[in-house]
Amino acid sequence: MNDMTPPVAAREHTVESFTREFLRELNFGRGVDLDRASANDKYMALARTVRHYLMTGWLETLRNQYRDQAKVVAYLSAEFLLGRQLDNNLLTSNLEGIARESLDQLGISLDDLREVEIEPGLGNGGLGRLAACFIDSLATLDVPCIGYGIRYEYGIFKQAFVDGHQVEKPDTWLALGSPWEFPHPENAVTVGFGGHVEDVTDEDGVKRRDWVPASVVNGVPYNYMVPGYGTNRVNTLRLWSARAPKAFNLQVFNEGGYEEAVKNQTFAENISKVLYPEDSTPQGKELRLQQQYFFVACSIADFLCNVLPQDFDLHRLPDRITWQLNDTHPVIAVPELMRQLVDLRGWTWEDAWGVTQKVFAYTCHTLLPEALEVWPVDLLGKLLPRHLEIIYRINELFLEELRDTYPGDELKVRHMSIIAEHPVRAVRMAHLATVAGFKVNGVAALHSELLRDKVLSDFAQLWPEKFTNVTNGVTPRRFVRIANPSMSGLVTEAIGDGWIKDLSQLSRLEPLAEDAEFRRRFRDIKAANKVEFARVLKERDGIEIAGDAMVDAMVKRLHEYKRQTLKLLHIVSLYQRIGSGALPLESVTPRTFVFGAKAAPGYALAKQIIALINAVGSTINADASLEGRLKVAFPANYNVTLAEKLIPAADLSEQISLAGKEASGTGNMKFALNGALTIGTDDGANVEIRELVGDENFFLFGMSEPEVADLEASGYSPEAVYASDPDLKAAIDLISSGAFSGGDRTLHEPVIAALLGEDRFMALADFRSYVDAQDRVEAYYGDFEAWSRSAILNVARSGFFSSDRSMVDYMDRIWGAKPVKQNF
Ligand code: NTF
Repeated sequence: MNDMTPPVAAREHTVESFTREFLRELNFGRGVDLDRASANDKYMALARTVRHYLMTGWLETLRNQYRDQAKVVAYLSAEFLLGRQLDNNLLTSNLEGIARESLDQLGISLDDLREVEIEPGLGNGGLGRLAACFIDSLATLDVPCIGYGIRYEYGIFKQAFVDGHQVEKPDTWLALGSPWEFPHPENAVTVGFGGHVEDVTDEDGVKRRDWVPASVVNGVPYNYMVPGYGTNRVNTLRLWSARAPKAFNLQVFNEGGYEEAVKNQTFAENISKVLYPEDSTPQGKELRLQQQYFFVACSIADFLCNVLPQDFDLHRLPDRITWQLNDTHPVIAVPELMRQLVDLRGWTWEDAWGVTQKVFAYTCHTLLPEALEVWPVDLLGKLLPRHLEIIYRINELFLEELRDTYPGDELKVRHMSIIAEHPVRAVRMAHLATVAGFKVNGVAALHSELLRDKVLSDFAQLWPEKFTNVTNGVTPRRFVRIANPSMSGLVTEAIGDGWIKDLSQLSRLEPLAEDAEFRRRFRDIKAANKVEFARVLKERDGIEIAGDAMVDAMVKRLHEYKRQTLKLLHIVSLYQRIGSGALPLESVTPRTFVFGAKAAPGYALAKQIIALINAVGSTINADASLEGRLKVAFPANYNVTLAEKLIPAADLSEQISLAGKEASGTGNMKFALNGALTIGTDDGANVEIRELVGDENFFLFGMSEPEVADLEASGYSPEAVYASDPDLKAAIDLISSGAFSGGDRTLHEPVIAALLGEDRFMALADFRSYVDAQDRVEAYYGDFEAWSRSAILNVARSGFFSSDRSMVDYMDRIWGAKPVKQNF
């Protein structure tokens, strides 16, 4: 240790020292005595104490970064859906036991304090949670990484239900303070917006373009620790908060012009005010483009000016960094780097483009054409006039190259252009990313294939070597070790704890699937997790469910392509068949159908689907004739914290998107790793899950992607399917009859009309196959030994879905970055 070591020695891991630190934080940090401390005081003091213990590793990591000048991965993402921090930081600092004992001695329950933390919901769903898993894995693998994003003042909206309808409320996650962040206003970066571009000639007679922004905004960095597990490395997540450079105009204020005086401040601070609650279908909103440019410009300036040494020769940039673009949201980074090099540093276009093309790699996360971001040039030009010029120039040179390669094929040139002409002139961000990036990857094998063969096929023909796949993964620390402590204990007892850092070791559990005693213990743990989940639902939502029913879970954003309606039709059909006597109640396995889903506030049909799920739920839950065998539980505001309770309790994981629409899915991986069996289509990462766990441990149903394409081509008629399947017809008719809406036949009409009209995602076409698969589920679940065997095999064979593995793949296939071990 040297004299730069922080006051608390990181290696001093004793209950006594922990207690000392905790009380010191309470007294000196919070200014309260233990007797008078609120739960929040205690949580804050605990968080501060834990972060002290991580500090040595953080400082050392930063010091080494300057010293080693190793290649860094900069993960640029508009979303990081972190989840609660305390548990993870207790785990990585190896303090859980000590903290618990210390707090016990003080008469405080660690578990109570855990509940105080409000999770930072700085993401919409899979894409944001993936970013959080990736930075966790990179730290654990000792890879230098900086996560760059936005510190939204309000994260993803808090969902409430009023009469079954979604109502959005602001997510005030910062209201009680945020102990994990380190603001550095002194390192603020200035970002311009609007204005115009002019020609200038500098002293050496060199002409260049000069952007004169109309307004500027400061980006204040907030640093968060990203501790690795089982290593001293603590990487950094840097989230930017927007501030006005000049707080307000005092003169105007003193004259009583209060609103006028703070106008600038409002403009600036709105930029990081709120996370856009969009998922898969981004809307062309000016503020969203401002957000994108804001965080990207801050991050690039930060890396070039603060992270790199002052004398660094930027021609060597590709040796020091890869900017990984998490979807198209940060793609405006491409013209920004060009501007930094050409306009601000006087580089030639060719030199700047040469470097730019070696530092960006692009991950695409979607297959829905409407989710590929497009910015109208009017908007882009108004907000970022110089960037638009640069994009035009990039496109001009690209089109020249295309015309050389494909002489006379103007149709191809038009298809591939970065600029779309219809319906309005607009920049196709995915094309820009593909042209500029040195690699483009999809997020599961099937998705990457479809990207290559369909969505970006022209580009893949031109540059086959650019395209690659990296299948998503999830962090085993949060989603197994922390979320499912009992199962983790059982696994560790059986195979040691090496799996936490090397998830492929789970395969050593395979033989234990044949061990009756192991199966019994595994089952007991699942049963206990269900009881705990039931307790949480009761306490959190006032929802009562049986502690021992099958837990059948569908949790993900509400989107037509994900087909929550298909799940709903199955439930309604069961209810209808029981009601009509076609299905004897005694033959039905007691089941709780759990839904968790937020709808984008502007997505009317998704909201109507939520209302219908709730309506069906209330009717079924209130129907005494079912004797409680079927229950629908739809807790509002599904989030990472609830996921950590639900997933370990689940028996059945619903992954039922229309084949060819879900890029990957990551919930599917979390469920399999916690011993749920999947009922799913051949879509996204389900394909790989099924291949690995085996057909006999997976309930496959529905059309394959080529079958979907064929049906589309030959003409799909949902009406015809409806007419030909009596169960389906009866289920739909029951909804239409007003059975779930107090006799009102119009209330759920839009959902039914969407299904019977276009049924864009072919829920009806897959209904029969889905219901048959559910019958197989019922039968198999009855054989609890067989089911437990399959559940254990799901765990044993899912080690591939660790985000650690994803990171190794990114390193090998894309980044060329290497782990740098910390020796101290
Ligand atoms: C999502 N994409 C996909 O819909 C999921 O299938 C995938 O698992 C996650 O990304 C993570 O890769 C999006 O949210 C977006 F924004 F790209 F549409």
